[in-house]
Amino acid sequence: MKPQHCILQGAPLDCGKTNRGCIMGPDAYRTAGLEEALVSLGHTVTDIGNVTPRAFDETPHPKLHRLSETIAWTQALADTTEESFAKGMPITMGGDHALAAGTVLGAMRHAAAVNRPLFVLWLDAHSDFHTLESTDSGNLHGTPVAYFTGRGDFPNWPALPAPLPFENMAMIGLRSVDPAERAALQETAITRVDMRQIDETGIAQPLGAFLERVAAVNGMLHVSLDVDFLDPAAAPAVGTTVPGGATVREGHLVMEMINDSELLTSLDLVELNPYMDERGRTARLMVDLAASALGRNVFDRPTRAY
Ligand code: EXY
Ligand code: MN
Ligand code: MN
Ligand code: MN
Repeated sequence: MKPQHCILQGAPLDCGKTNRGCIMGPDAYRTAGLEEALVSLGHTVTDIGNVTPRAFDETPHPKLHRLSETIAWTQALADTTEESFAKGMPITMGGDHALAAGTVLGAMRHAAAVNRPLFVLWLDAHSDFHTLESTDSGNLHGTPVAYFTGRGDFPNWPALPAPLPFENMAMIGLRSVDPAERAALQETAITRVDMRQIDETGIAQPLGAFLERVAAVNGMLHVSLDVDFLDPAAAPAVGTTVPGGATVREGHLVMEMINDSELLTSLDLVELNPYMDERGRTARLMVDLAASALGRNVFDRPTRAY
């Protein structure tokens, strides 16, 4: 990965679900040395501090948890993420996965402005593909993909420049998909790599094929890494653990392939809940994975999109 100017933004967003603790995520990444790790790889870093949401209405919604606050975060993060592209590579320290509605919207706006297609790689146990109608939990961290792919109605949410085309999206690590999500996903061209496929044939081939498609059209690549992509034994500090996740090495393989592709244009680190960890080991693993996407390779490898 060529030297980048990384723009770190804290998004202490905790409203995407009922259990709390992601509010501490940004400072956990700072404490775990994210900036120092990137600088040690030859990048320059500006930490713009923590984003704050727009004004919002505290009136509870009968079904959807902290809806108005989540929309207010989406508005703010779309703006700060879009602005960050003008200076470098936005890296968002979450906060729960509802933040990706804003960061992907910001990336969409920039992609439209520079006339490049946007691709999204979702590293997650979950598909986060619920609409406001289909969600049972009412937790909006389970909905960002439906929002930015234009699935279902998101009244009063910021308008999309255009929905992300389903074929421009890949999900890796799936192992907890609700029936409504599964039925909807199977109707789409979203590339879906569940843990069973990874068990049988590995990550490299489907990820490589996706990266080749991004490279073929000079695409921008937004990577959204949810802590719960990883196996809870490796990464316990998250509110929605699902056993049987990716190993540390599988996580590094994904990030090292992304690094080798030179395609990364923005990154989310989401769902870290430091309250559920001892000695910050999950935060440090997420920092190590981010570093692997930005050049921490044991040996130099040629740039290639696989
Ligand atoms: N599908 C479940 C729900 O909608 O509540 C669980 C969602 C977990 C979402 C986390 C962020 O990945
Ligand atoms: Mn998620
Ligand atoms: Mn998840
Ligand atoms: Mn979660």
